[in-house]
Amino acid sequence: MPEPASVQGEHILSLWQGAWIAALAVGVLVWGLIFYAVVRFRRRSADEIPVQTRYNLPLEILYTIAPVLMVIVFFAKTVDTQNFVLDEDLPVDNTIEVVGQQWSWTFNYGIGPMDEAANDDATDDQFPYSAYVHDSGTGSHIPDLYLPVDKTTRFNLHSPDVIHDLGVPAFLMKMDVIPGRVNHYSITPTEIGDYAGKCYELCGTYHSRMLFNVHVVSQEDYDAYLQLLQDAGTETEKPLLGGQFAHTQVGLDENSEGEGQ
Ligand SMILES: [Cu+2]
Repeated sequence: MPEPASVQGEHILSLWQGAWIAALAVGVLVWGLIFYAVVRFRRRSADEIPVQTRYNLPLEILYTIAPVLMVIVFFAKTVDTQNFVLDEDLPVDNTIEVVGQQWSWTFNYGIGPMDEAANDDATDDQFPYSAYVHDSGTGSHIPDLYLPVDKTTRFNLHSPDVIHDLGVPAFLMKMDVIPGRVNHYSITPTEIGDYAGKCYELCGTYHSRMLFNVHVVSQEDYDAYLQLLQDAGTETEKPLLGGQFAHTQVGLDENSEGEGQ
């Protein structure tokens, strides 16, 4: 597993490690019992048949109850981790409207003042900021996702076409981007640095090109990046969500003049 670079990732990593340790302990016990039975109860001579014991009630109760207990523990630990990672009450510093479109990403950053009520209610047409800037990827331009370090950023996930999936391995987190509904999750990155992100749902011919670069930076560098996007003339009142507002790219953009149009 990658070194987790987010608060949420640390919880997912311990769930993963705990599950493997528990599975290995069960494995060692089961392999031990198998080898013990193979050796202890083997046929010792040609004309002697080993004891053909059946119906050992205590044993049967044990191997019915034990797996049920194991499933209960796995389930409880999973729910625990999930409740932490998808905590709806976690205060959010920042919301980014993410669009997965065939076959790239658009990241809409809020620059106007934030409306707290709209921020708490992530519906299709309610956006917490009064103005947005964006970076929109194409087949020949891999988009960048900037995040301020130690701040909690929520991704509202939009798709105008098919199911995509926004994931960053270093954060140990991903989620489907589904047309017709707005999924969301929050990430609190803990390490300044550059990371790779990609689409985790086979979404069409150029699925493999749905890459993006993640930059976890200081708040000052984050603000400077948004200023850069604004200076580049990308400011809009509403986030770009594909469809009729499309920056959606069909094909690879390889025949057009210039990049990233
Ligand atoms: Cu995709």
